Amino acid sequence: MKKMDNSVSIYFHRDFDGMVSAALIADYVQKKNPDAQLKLFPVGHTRGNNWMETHLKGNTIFLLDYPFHPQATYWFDHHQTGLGGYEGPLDPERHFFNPDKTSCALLIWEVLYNVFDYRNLNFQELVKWADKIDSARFSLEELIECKEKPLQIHLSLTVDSDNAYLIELTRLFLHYKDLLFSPKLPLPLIVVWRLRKALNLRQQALAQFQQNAIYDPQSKIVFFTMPKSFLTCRWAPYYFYPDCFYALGVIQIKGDRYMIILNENPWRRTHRFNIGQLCASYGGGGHPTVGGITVVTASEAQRIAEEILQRLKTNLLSDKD
Ligand SMILES: [Mn+2]
Repeated sequence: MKKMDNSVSIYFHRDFDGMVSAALIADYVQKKNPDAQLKLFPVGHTRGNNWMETHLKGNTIFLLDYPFHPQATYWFDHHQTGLGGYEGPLDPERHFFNPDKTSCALLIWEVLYNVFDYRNLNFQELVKWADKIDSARFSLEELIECKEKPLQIHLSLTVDSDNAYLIELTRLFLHYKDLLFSPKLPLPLIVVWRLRKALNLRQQALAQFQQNAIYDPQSKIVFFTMPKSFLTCRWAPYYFYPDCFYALGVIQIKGDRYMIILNENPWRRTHRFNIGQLCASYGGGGHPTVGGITVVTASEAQRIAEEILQRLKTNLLSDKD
């Protein structure tokens, strides 16, 4: 990489893949420039609409696992909706956009090796897990039991995951690398107490989901409205309705924010819709099989969810195969 000075900012998507991506880049930056002052900025999709106009801080700016921004010196993303509304040119030396990649961490892992001639093998497990988590390649048992440390960290993100927690976790990834998952090292307390809380919440959320969810066996869609605690058991629709094709939910994520989520059943893929594109048409985003839209009122969330439900039903029922 050519352009790099002492003040380096890393903006990264506030999820497991984003944090591993940030740790990989931070490790490379530190190798290249040991004097670099690293600043970490987690970013979430609730920033949404005016992202392109948001001012980013720093001289050398890395933007990871998040939509394009003109100020970013280097940009890595694998979301098919990653370009947002941007139609300008991409610079192949600074912009690494590949929607075929199952995670941003894997994209960075490969680009660092192929383009920048750098690889730190101590991150192998972290990258493997980021890829597995981002592409949701688990069994239901793995998710329910939640025995693997990376899955425990992932679950801990559903409780009090403020920016301070995400930054601290990213620093732990950077410092301990794959050792963080070693059986010899206990998980840090900041993870453990969130995990305990998340496991409790999960019990309640499962009971609530069973009460709230509605299943339409004809179109094979599960529809539900749930509080934020649903994020502790995102697999509930497929656990209670293993035959379903789609799960569509309205989640109240904060007092004034609602998220419409639409997922294809990961264990019964049909690929009949491009969910990311469907969500993008409402101002959201995602991948072909998972997507979300964030809105600020309950009524708007219900309206969009019902419209999507109708669109899905019409398409699924007219498509007899
Ligand atoms: Mn990702």
